[in-house]
Amino acid sequence: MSIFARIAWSWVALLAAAGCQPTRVDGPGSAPTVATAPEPEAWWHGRVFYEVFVRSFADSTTGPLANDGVGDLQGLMERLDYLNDGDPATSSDLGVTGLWLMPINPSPSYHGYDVTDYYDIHPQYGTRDDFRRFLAECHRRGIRVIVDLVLNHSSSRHPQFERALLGDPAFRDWYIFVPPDEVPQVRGPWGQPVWQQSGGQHFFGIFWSGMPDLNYRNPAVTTEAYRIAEFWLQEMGVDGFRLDAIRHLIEDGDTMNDTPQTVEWLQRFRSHVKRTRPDALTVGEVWTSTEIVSDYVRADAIDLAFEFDLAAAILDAAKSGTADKLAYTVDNVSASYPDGRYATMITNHDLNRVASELGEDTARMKLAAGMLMTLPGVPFIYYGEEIGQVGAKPDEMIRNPMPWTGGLHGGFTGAVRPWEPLQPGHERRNVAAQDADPGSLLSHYRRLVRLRQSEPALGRGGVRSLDTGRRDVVAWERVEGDRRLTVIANLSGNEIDGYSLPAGGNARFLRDLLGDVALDASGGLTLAPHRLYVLLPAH
Ligand SMILES: [Ca+2]
Ligand SMILES: [Ca+2]
Ligand SMILES: [Ca+2]
Repeated sequence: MSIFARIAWSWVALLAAAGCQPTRVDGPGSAPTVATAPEPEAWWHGRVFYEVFVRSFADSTTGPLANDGVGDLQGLMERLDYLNDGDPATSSDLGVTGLWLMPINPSPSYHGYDVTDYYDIHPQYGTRDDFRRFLAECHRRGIRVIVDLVLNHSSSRHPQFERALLGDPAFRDWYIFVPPDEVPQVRGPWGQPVWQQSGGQHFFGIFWSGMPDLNYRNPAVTTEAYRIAEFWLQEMGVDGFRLDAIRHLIEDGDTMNDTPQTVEWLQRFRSHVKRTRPDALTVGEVWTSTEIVSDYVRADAIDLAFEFDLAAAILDAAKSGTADKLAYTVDNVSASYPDGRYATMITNHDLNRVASELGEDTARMKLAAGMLMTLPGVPFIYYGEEIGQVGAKPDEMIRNPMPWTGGLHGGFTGAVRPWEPLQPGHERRNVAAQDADPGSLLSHYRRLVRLRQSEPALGRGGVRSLDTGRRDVVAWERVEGDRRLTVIANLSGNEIDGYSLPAGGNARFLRDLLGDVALDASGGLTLAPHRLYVLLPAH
């Protein structure tokens, strides 16, 4: 590194260390604009979340649920040091500061998205006291926790549905029944049957017969949803909710998606959540295109929404090696949502794992992770993604146990067998194998998570994509106050020599923050294959 670069970098580092908070910049504007009245920053902006499937994360080694082949809350607690050890000075942990737990309520299914008791913990995962201990331990480490809330439907084995089936007037209208001779002939959004049958009775269930839709036209059901939210926020102390399948909440005739009634219901629900706890977060799963998803955020129906188009575009760029789709999507997404209010990911528990989508190519996985962590929004890492866990549908195969070591069952459990076998190759693809290797995917994720959470321009800044003059190079600028970073990624498998952005000279770049190296870009940048750079310009 040159002396000059060292001095300039030290100056910036000093500013950051002094806690200087640059003024907020909103939107994709070509020039940074200073917001007139900066709003109080929501706690989730600038954080990195991690999505956990408790059943598959870690089986406990002590306590009543130890070594039974099923992951549980105690097991998750035993592995918290891996996620965040609570000490900002150490970098041997992943460093995430948010967790999303997939459903932890009692449920007859392995995944838990059909709930039989909204006020309790799945007995295989622990007790309510276990959850409170877990939450206290997370909060002590600076980790906030949100839980899945499945409002669209309950389990068909929920006692209230069983009573509704029996004709109990107290619960009959909690669900949507029709007489046998009035069953609509309509099918659902994916062409699936939505009118289900049990014991000669016909009811609406958009996903399947085991998940009867709740009837939110009945005020009693809304009151119950409010009570459930209050319970988790007040009695249990969670920091918010991931709201499952909310675009299907309220049907209107044959329309089963995105009805005005659904948006209005969510606006009232969010208001109730904020009355209960003003800083609670709601992240919505509205699985459709940006144009529709962003309506929910603009209407303040939810705080954040998962961005599925952007996830697909990141994956497409890493897979195809071309920037066309991603460059457009970055600008479209950032222009569509207010204040960066969207949640980002590469994949989640409903999608093929990124390692399998990218042919287990570590360089491409690092590239995809780099894009996720340098774009705006609130990023979510799906458990195992950081070590290149493989998996393609059916769903069970993208939700396998986490491989911690090269030992029996990947160190996931001390049981004779885990609830589901580990993915093949776990003997070499596991946490222990990557832990001490600075070139591993895991080490790359650790660097990215740290960089994002220490750089306000990455965590909170505005974005605009840059013309790169090449289809195999994508670039964007992140701006927060006077902090300005340029991200350039070579999507191809070839080295690109003497590269310059068409709009600007390379001489202004001093350092690659990700590689932590000084640059001499006067003769153009050398872009290594499948490599992403976070470039700090000279001022
Ligand atoms: Ca267990
Ligand atoms: Ca640490
Ligand atoms: Ca519904």
